[in-house]
Amino acid sequence: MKLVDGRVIKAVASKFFVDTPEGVKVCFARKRLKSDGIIFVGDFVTVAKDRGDFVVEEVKPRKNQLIRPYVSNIDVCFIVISPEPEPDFVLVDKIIINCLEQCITPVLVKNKDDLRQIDTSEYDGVVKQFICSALTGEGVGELVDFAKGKTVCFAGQSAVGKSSLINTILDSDLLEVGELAKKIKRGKNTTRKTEIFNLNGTYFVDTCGFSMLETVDVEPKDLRLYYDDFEAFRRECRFNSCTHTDEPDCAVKAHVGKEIGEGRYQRYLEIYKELVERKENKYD
Ligand SMILES: Nc1nc2c(ncn2[C@@H]2O[C@H](COP(=O)(O)OP(=O)(O)O)[C@@H](O)[C@H]2O)c(=O)[nH]1
Ligand SMILES: [Mg+2]
Ligand SMILES: [Zn+2]
Repeated sequence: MKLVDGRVIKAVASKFFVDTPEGVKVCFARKRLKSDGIIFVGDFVTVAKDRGDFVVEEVKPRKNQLIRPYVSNIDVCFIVISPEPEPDFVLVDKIIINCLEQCITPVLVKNKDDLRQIDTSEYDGVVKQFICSALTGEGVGELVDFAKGKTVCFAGQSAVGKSSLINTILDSDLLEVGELAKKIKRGKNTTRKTEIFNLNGTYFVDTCGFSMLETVDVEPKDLRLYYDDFEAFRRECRFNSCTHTDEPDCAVKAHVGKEIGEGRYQRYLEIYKELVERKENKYD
């Protein structure tokens, strides 16, 4: 029995498409691996040729994993925003928090630059930023250079241009691009397959909203740990355990409107409050 290493790039029904040095093999899974959710798109696996069939023999340990859709081993998340629809920066901040928790590098991608520029100076020093247009191709080369050799997922609101960007990068029309209104009309029942696209060893994954990346689930008191820009001032706070909300002599608060953006801080408070409320409801 011959074994070969590969990566799952697509799952359709009970078949897995595995990218191997010998080409893409359509594989079944060993029975013990079959139970739902055990094999993720993005998994590094070992494939065996068993008589005529290719079989996924083993799944290697994952660096990280996301659910809905099930994707694993992501290095970078391109958080895409655009002037239209207007950016939802609370969502951006939540995705950043989840990326940091999953050891994914968050990057802010400002798409549709052909329409209007977006002021994101509050994120200077927080995340790397790119400006681009899927329509004109502006800045797309820089995205590809940055992504080289990595696995990148695209996240963000509907209609900001995630699928368009991947199409431009792949020079294809593999992904469906659509108007926001049409998408809402079509509803959430459309089944979507998950697929990652391999461009010379760089992998791209589209998402139609990662519920997991968009929902923050950390202890309220730990939220501050996901804000490196706040952490820089924490040692000046009166309390070591300062959450930068109601405590007296909070150095972070003192720096709001200076090094820390007013909006970024207000959104921190909003997310903090949401976490506190959710925690209270849990134990009611
Ligand atoms: N003007 C402009 N429109 C864009 C750009 N990128 C995407 N669009 C349009 O935005 C809409 C939504 O794009 P889509 O890729 O489906 O967004 P997704 O929901 O994030 O995947 C489509 O009508 C695209 O043609 C861009 O860079 N500039
Ligand atoms: Mg899309
Ligand atoms: Zn503080």
